[in-house]
Amino acid sequence: MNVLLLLGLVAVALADVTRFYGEKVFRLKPVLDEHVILIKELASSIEVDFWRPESVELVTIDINVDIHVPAAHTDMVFTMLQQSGMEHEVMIEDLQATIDAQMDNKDISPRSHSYTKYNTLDDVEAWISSISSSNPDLVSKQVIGNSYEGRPMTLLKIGKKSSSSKPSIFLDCGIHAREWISPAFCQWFVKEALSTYGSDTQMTSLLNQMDVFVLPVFNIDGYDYTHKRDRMWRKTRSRSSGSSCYGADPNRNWNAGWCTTGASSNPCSDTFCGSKPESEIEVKNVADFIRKNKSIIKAYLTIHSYSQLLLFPYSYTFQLAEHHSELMSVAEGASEALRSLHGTRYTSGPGAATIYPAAGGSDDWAYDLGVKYSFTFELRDTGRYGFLLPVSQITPTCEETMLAVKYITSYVQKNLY
Ligand code: 0X9
Ligand code: ZN
Ligand code: ZN
Repeated sequence: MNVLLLLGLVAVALADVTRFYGEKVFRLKPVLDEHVILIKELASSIEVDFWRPESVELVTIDINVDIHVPAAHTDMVFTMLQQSGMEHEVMIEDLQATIDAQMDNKDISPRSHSYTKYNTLDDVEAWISSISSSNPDLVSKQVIGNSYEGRPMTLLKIGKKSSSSKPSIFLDCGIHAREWISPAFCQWFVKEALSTYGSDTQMTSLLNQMDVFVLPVFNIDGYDYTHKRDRMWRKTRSRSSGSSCYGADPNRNWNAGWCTTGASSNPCSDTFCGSKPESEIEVKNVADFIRKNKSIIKAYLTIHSYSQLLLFPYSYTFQLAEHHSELMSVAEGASEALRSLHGTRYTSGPGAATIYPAAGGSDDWAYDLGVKYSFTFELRDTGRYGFLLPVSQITPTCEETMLAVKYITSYVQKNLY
């Protein structure tokens, strides 16, 4: 073992890293009002980390509720569930064991970038520099601002160089820190775009006619925090006045029905909407970029996990979007393309009716700005591993998602003029 690695291990051991030994993830299936009340009581009496939906405010009848429960309370919760008669299952027996097992490809070198692992932020940043300097004809990069903790947010532009500005697609990953498969997909997308340009007719035509802006890690501070301190962190890392809690939900912070539904004004909630729209600097930086380039941005794609959904506006209201039927047919075509590879089933639909009503999301904001083709992907899986999708699923997940993304980009391209 080399000295650096040893020092690294010692540093990690000394740092305040959250461990999850004996903690469980339960799936609850409330079908009666009493079940919902019970879940709400539970959430107010012990510390419960909501995985799906993301906060207690979003719990309703007839949806699956995935919750992560600290070790000290698992017996109590189990007994309570047995007595309640509510259907339930244990999804994850020991969260730390599942986190450790997430690194199930032991043969890959831990200290460099790879498309088939969950890269650290340092590795992603090094990759951004090297991929752009080694592909000067197709890639350029630009810093769109700094994060709360002062890290530069680097946006990649992928496309054949042109003297005039081209119609574009905006793709972001990693809005939520713990959804690690998402940044893995943006990196995969860039690799595929560069390696198939010139051979794949669809990709070649796309990059000749359009540019794709890729933001590989939106919530960089949060992403770094999930690698170093708390694997289950979701929000940004900003401080808000009058509270000791950190961060706001960067997908509740956009100016689209802001904080009216499915969001919390409590800074300690995982769905805290922030002190005002765009209070989070990362959101403001991206919103500023999209506003400035709105005449050329024809599609907005944002990658999350998990649940296997392809969502489109609206989520802040149950009202159907003006282009509902067109968006629905594009989403269904994309889901079909995705499924053709490994049989993975996706559900398509407007956010409010398909997952839950939740205001302040980036998809609704982009759509209301005029970006008609606005989609949120929720990648694998449906809850077996949730946010802890094993490394062995990165390749199949990215491969199939590529097909859906290419379906959408082709559709957009065909309808440009
Ligand atoms: O709740 C979210 O922000 C997304 N789900 S996640 O589990 N990745 O957090 C869904 C976003 C759907 N769109 C909007 N709510 N606008
Ligand atoms: Zn998310
Ligand atoms: Zn495959």
